[in-house]
Amino acid sequence: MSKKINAPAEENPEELLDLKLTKPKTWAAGIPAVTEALVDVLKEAGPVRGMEALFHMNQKGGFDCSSCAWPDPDDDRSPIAEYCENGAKALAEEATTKKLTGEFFAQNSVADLAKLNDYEIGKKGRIAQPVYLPKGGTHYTPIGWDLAFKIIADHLNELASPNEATFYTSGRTSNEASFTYQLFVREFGTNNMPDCSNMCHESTGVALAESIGIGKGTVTLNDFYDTDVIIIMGQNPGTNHPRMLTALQKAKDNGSKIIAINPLFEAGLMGFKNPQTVKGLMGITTQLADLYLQVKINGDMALLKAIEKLLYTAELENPGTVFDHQHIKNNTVGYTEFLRHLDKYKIDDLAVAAGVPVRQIQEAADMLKNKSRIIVCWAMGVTQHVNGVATIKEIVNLAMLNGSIGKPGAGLCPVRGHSNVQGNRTMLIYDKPFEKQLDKLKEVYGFEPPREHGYDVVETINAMNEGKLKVFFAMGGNFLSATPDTAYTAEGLRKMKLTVNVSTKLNRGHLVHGEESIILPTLARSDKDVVGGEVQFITCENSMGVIQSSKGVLSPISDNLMSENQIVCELAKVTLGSKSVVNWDRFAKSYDAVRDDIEKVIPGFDDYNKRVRKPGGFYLPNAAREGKFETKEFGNKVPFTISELPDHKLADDQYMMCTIRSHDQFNTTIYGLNDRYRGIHNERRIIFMNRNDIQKAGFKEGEKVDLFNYHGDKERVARLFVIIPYNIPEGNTATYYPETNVLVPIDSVAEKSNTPTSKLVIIKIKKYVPQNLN
Ligand SMILES: Nc1nc2c(c(=O)[nH]1)N[C@H]1C(S)=C(S)[C@@H](COP(=O)(O)OP(=O)(O)OC[C@H]3O[C@@H](n4cnc5c(=O)[nH]c(N)nc54)[C@H](O)[C@@H]3O)O[C@H]1N2
Ligand SMILES: Nc1nc2c(c(=O)[nH]1)N[C@H]1C(S)=C(S)[C@@H](COP(=O)(O)OP(=O)(O)OC[C@H]3O[C@@H](n4cnc5c(=O)[nH]c(N)nc54)[C@H](O)[C@@H]3O)O[C@H]1N2
Ligand SMILES: [Mo]
Repeated sequence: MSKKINAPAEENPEELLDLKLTKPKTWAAGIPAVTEALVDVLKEAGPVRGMEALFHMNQKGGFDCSSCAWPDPDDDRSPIAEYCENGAKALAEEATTKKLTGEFFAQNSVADLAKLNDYEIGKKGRIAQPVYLPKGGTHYTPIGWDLAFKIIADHLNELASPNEATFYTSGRTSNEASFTYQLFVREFGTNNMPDCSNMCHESTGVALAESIGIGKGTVTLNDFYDTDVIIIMGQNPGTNHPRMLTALQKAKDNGSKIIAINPLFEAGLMGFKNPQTVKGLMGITTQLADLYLQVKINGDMALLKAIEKLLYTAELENPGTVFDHQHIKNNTVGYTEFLRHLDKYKIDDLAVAAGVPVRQIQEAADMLKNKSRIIVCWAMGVTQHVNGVATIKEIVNLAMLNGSIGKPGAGLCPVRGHSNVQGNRTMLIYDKPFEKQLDKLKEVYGFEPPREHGYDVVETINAMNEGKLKVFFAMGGNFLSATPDTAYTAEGLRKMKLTVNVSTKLNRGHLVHGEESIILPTLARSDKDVVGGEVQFITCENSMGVIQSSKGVLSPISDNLMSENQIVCELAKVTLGSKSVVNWDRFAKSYDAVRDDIEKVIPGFDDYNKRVRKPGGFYLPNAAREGKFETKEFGNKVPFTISELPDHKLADDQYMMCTIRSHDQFNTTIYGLNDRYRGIHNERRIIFMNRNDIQKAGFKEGEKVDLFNYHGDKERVARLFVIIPYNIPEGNTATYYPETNVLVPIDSVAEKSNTPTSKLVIIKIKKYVPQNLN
């Protein structure tokens, strides 16, 4: 029997906005990017504050942009503008002068605020003081820091076991705050540390750790500047990593080719008008992708195998010229079995499964054939699938055949999301810590850390619903809206005795809460963090393993904010009291002291305080980058992995749906209602469909529809979307995250990484039926 669950009312709007369509773009950035960036910053922060901040963003000695994790150039940074449109929008969000005072919360009940859409909620301003929602309360009210900490500590100390609390982390938290946070959580006694990485590049971490011995990418930015071919799979850099386009342009200028693999023709993969060059400002476009493979959703495994098979055929024709036999012999195991496995497939079948004509796959193989310096980049289009881990291992197979790893101009480049998500994990924010990491904590601090693995994101949501958790604590993020199965997650959160969010801005996650709820306002990356009269700096790790300092420049909008590190230290003191063996005051007073301890606990941070003060920071060690593989179980070699093709059988009325980001959002923060490159303006509740599918199903362009998912025994529904005909493979659709997270089933996850399959949700599309919500 199907059990119907209702989404929170706010997920079911009754009206649409005023949608306008334009032709999708074939290039990214240019003048519109410059104007958009400035307009947003000036509107939110004003000219003086806005320009002050923009001037320091991503500059050596300035602050690290809190948007994506793309690295800063080691050398030639633009002296005035080392940022992109979306970095500027991220800055506008946090540098805004609007603030939420006690008066705001007195005037707006939680129920009133929940009626706003995510865009409206975000635009309200920065949270200016701690607020508390008592049991049965209707409004958040201001509360002192001491009392807030006491309420949280009392709840934590009343639990039957520390494992009844869970501690989420989003990816902006600095290395210093991450380190003290995990230390507190482990001294308190649990490994329940879900993080945004569980929904993001977890598949990458698992796949790479198992195959090349380190869960991180192997390239540096300089590798992009002198390479033969760059493959970009399941990533939309024009929107999500715009500064990557500058690196791609440089690569192209130096003779490299680009292959894009994506079900959608993304503007930022096709062309780039670099706004920092005269050419770009004059409107001259650099063509990016030389070959665009419009793969079907999740056709990547078949496509990779097809490319490998054609390379193998070429190798058989001209032995010793295509594959790097020396590298294969020295560094891999399982080569013969792998080739035997490829023999199993017919190229035509693989092409059909990929949705790409053989002719184009041959073109890709020809581009790769005589090259040994290939960089493969990927992001969510690869990781958020049931077989995400397997597909990434297939990317490793390809790199191994060509010997494209461990040398300049070649390697693996998972492009991370949040600006310090990679650093969070390095700092031990992990629900499955390794024994040797825990041993080290014990050796340095003398307490016995919990050994049992904790809950990741999906396990946390299930445990909440099963009554196994009572306290939910979030260091940033928007757990409600970012996670799958929104209605089910909401039910879980509402079962908590206490929910706590350390946040900069208000979001929907604060409005769906436990019996009691607290919001602790914190400093953002661009804010000055003054401790003991001195402006402090924090440190972050970017997508390429560079540790850099970041120092805020703006006066905080309220003097009632605390830094994340101080919040952790105070909470630890109040919660653990005299039981604690850690000197929290020392950490609260000095980030240098935190860094000294990181150096003692985490490998690669020798001389941390000294090296991080050098302009540009330092690289963490990465053996795979040097061509050394720390895979003991395979004799320090990289295994060729054999994976099967996924088997997708859809009924006539079923479609695959991927959930993607628009150009005007940062995850659940909605900067604006446009998706300019895809030609969408002033609406987010849209579904991109192939014209043939629209016709076959008897729908019309612009028709209003409801979307359903029937995974397991539940009906999940997202109401009121508009059909937009789009160049997308038949049977495939795309919608924006987080509006359709309500359709992502909690129990549809990637094998091994447990990442929700946000890029493949099976849906049915039906005519819109207005609901009488009253
Ligand atoms: N401005 C801005 N910057 C951001 C973010 C943001 O929201 N806004 N988010 C940050 C975060 S946390 C992350 S993780 C990254 C995300 O960066 P991306 O991974 O680039 O983001 P997504 O929009 O999820 O889309 C991924 C791409 O995958 C494609 N795709 C979907 N399904 C498939 C598939 O089956 N196969 C292939 N080959 N492609 C597929 C989509 O068409 C889309 O182009 O960006 C980071 N940077
Ligand atoms: N359907 C679907 N779901 C997805 C994805 C998808 O592609 N499709 N992508 C997934 C991915 S890749 C990720 S990373 C997650 C993102 O999940 P999260 O990281 O949980 O979500 P964000 O929207 O980035 O969090 C935004 C909130 O963080 C707070 N914040 C901002 N800056 C700071 C700060 O400096 N400190 C603190 N303490 N708080 C701050 C603000 O209150 C803001 O409202 O979502 C995942 N969910
Ligand atoms: Mo992410």
